[in-house]
Amino acid sequence: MARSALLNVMVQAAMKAGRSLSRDFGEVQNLQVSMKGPGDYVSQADRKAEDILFAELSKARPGYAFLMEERGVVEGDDDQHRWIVDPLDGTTNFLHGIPIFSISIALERQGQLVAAVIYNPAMDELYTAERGGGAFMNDRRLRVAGRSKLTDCVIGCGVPHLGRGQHGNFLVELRNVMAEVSGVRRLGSAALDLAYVAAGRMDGFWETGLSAWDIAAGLLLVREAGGFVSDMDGGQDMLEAGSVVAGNEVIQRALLKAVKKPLSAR
Ligand code: 2AM
Ligand code: CA
Ligand code: CA
Ligand code: CA
Repeated sequence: MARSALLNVMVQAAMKAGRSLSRDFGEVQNLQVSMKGPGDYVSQADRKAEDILFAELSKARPGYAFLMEERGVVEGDDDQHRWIVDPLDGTTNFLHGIPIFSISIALERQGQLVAAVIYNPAMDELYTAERGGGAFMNDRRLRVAGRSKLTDCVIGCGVPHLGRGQHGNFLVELRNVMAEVSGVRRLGSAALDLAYVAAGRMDGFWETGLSAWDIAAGLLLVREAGGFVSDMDGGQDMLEAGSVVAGNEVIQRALLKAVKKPLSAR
C-alpha cells in the first residue's frame, strides 16, 4: 500500500519506538518504575519510547510543536502543526505483562486532526489514518461495525482508577449500558479501544477522565472508518473535555443516550 510521506514518517517513528517497547516488555521485571500520583505509574519504557518518538518526529518535521504525556508541552517555531503523542498507552497492562498496549501519534494542522498512527507492537497491529483518506490496519481498509441495535453490541469502556475520581458516575453509566448491550469490555488502552471501534471489533466505546494524547489519534481513526465520535455532552470538544463516546452513527447516538440516562429513568 502506498502511504503518504507524512504517514511514512509517523509509521517509521512508531515502529522504532515499538521495537524499544517490545525489548522492554520482554524484561519487564527489570524496569525502573516510579509513581506520578496514586496508582499512576511511569517506567523507563515509557520514557525511552517517548525519547525515540520526539527525536524521530523532530528530525523529520523540524519546528512542529508537541504535546506528549511525559514531556508535556514543547513549543515549536511552526504555529500551524502540533504532534499529540502517547508513547505507551496502557502502562498498567504493560507492567503486568498483558500485551494490550500501544503507541499513539496524532498530527494537528491548524487545530484539526489530519493524521493518526496507533501501533500495538506485541500484536504487530498498525493502525493508520489520514483526513479524507480512510483508516487502515496494516494494509486492510477499516470500517466500523454495522450493527444497529444496542442489544447486539459489544461496548468498550474505561474504568476510573485510583486518584482519578468520577467512580460514582461510572457505576451509573456502567449499570445503564450493561442493561442494554450484549457485552462490555475493558482493554486498558483508550487508543486501542478506539482503534478496535474503527476496526469493527467493538461496536462502541465510552470513557471519561482522559487526556488529549490518549484519544487524539483514535478519534481520527474512528471518523475515517466511517464512525462518529462526541464528548459526553454530545459536543465535539473531546480533547478539551477528555471524554469520548464512539460508534457507528446509530450506535454512537444510542450509546450516548444510554450512558447519560439518569438513575431515576430506570
Ligand atoms: P496510560 O497507560 O498512558 O497512562 C485507560 O483506559 C486509559 O487511562 C489509558 O489511556 C491510560 O493511559 C489512562 N490512564 C491514566 N492513568 C492511569 C492509571 N493510573 N491506571 C490506568 N490507566 C490510566
Ligand atoms: Ca501514564
Ligand atoms: Ca494514555
Ligand atoms: Ca502513556
